[in-house]
Amino acid sequence: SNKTFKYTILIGLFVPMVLFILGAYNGVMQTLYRAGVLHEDSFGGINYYQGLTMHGVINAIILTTFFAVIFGHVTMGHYLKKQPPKWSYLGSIILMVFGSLLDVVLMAMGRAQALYTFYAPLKNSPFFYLGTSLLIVGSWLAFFGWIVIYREWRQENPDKKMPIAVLGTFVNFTMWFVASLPVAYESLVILMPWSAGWISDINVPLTRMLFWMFGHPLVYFWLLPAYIAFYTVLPKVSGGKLYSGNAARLAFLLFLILSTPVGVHHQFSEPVLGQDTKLWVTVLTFGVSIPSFMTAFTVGASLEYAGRKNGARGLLGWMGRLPWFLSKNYLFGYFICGLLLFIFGGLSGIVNASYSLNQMVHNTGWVPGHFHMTVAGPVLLVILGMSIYMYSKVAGKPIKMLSVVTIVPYVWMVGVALLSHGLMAGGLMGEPRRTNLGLSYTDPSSDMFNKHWVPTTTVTMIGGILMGTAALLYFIAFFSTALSKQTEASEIVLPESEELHEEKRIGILHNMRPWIAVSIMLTMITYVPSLINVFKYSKPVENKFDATSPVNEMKDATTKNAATTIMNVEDEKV
Ligand code: HAS
Ligand code: HEM
Repeated sequence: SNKTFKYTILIGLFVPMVLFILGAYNGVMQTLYRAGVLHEDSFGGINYYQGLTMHGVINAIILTTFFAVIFGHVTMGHYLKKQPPKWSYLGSIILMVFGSLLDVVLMAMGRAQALYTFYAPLKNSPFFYLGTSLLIVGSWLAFFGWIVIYREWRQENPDKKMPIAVLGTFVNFTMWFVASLPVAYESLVILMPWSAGWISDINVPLTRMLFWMFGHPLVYFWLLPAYIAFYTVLPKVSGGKLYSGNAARLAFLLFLILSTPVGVHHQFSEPVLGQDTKLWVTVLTFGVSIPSFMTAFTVGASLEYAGRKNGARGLLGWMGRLPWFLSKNYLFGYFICGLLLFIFGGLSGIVNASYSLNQMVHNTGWVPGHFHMTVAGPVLLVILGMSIYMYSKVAGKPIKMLSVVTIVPYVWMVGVALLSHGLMAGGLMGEPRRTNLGLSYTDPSSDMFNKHWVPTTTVTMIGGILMGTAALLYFIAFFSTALSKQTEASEIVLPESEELHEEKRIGILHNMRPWIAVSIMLTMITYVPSLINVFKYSKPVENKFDATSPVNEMKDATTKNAATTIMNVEDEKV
């Protein structure tokens, strides 16, 4: 019934937010290890890689997937005025909650610490792969339910345009569905039997390739809900209209063709893949930046329109006439702070994508610097803003501590800017990612100590503490709201922006099929040669990888990072 559906939405917002407390905590701990405030292998019963795995899996896989599904439910409820069939939303939430809790328990027990990019040779408990698969299959069920109600809606409304938010959601879940096939194969057919001990040999590059075939569309699966909010909610809350609906539709459809074939850009250093494929993927990755450049333009134009409508004059006056810090329009702050961060998140992504420049930044702090301005920027800020909005509307509970809720995104933005600046500046000096620097490079008593990395890791830590503070404030407001008494009618609604121009209905922007066909073609062009190479140059072998801390092996001064040596030589010259 209506009530069960609403409870599903509330559970789907509440559960991941509780888990996010653990996710955020482990993020702050990362910055303390990096800055050498901690010189330990573990803290509070959680070891370094266990904490890093919890951080990545909870924040980037669990929280984001729940949000995409729940935002999708509310979008369908608002635009189609329908709710999905019970088997779909109930089945979906049960699988997702069960799968996530299974993963969290295993991570807490130390049975899963192979990081959120869970490819071989690192190994988790077989149940981790099961848990993650349940989470993913749960999200599919929600999608299948939306297809059912969309078909009904289409029959009842044969002449209406498909609402932009609905198109965005369908594009996103189509891409997600296609992308989860390789990871399902990797998890269920390769990794699970291997970690259960049923097979002993494993083709490591194959698991990496299958993971990234999923892993890159994954980042756009995180991003597109935020884009849906920027196109369909932001113009309304900033006091204007969406500049062009057709441009928005085109941007979503371009993601559909370009997201899946670019996963190889995470593998520029993978020896078994060919240089021709890598170059081709650089070009495609520049291509997938185009819909984001278009978004910058369309959303920027919509903001300018809003500013002018709010009374702005001159060339840049519109920027001042936007509802900054206005608690009535608190969502604006979440969106604009995300957008501002994303300018730099996007630019750093283009650096990563450039095949030759990638050699400089790969596996350094630069990479987490890049992605905290994307996934912990626009993506997370839209998750936070829209989660409290949807919770408050669906539960019929007015938001508590509204002024705190209004300030949070600005504190978070400054925090991310500092965190990412520190990581990227350090990254350009060779600071590695995924390394407990506190046991080595930022421990003055270690012979690997590198004083050049102290200022950068300190800036990272200050940023991390600010982010942690913003998260804490948000949690207090969110849970005070969620645990308060219902005082208003419960409703499934979203702020809905109008389009500025009455635009022509362009057929190709309303039909996903040709775009899916092009996507399959581009994916084949990338992945057929990649697969051939993987099987040509690598075969399943027994895994000899030893996952004990590499720091113990690196005490020998000759293995010091090359960058350290170069900088020390520079020092001597001075
Ligand atoms: Fe990325 C690595 C390339 C976007 C996430 N990326 C990662 C990893 C993650 C991630 C998690 O090519 C690490 C994975 C791991 O653990 O190893 N990325 C790109 C490119 C883009 C990009 C080209 N990434 C994202 C998004 C993510 C994300 C989005 C999450 C949501 N990324 C890479 C590459 C690597 C990589 C390589 C591998 C690196 C390595 O070596 O390991 C593009 O999609 C970016 C396009 C974006 C733009 C920005 C548009 C700006 C907008 C804001 C406008 C502002 C306005 C406000 C309107 C072109 C839309 C104005 C208002 C005023 C008041 C002024
Ligand atoms: C990794 C800090 C929030 C996603 C990291 C790292 C740091 C960090 C320092 C790098 C670890 C390393 O490679 O040495 C923080 C802090 C946060 C925060 C202080 C705020 C409380 C988030 C959010 C997301 C996120 C909101 C996503 C929604 C990730 C991911 C990794 C990561 C995916 C990579 C994990 C890996 O390498 O396996 N975080 N982060 N973080 N963070 Fe965050």
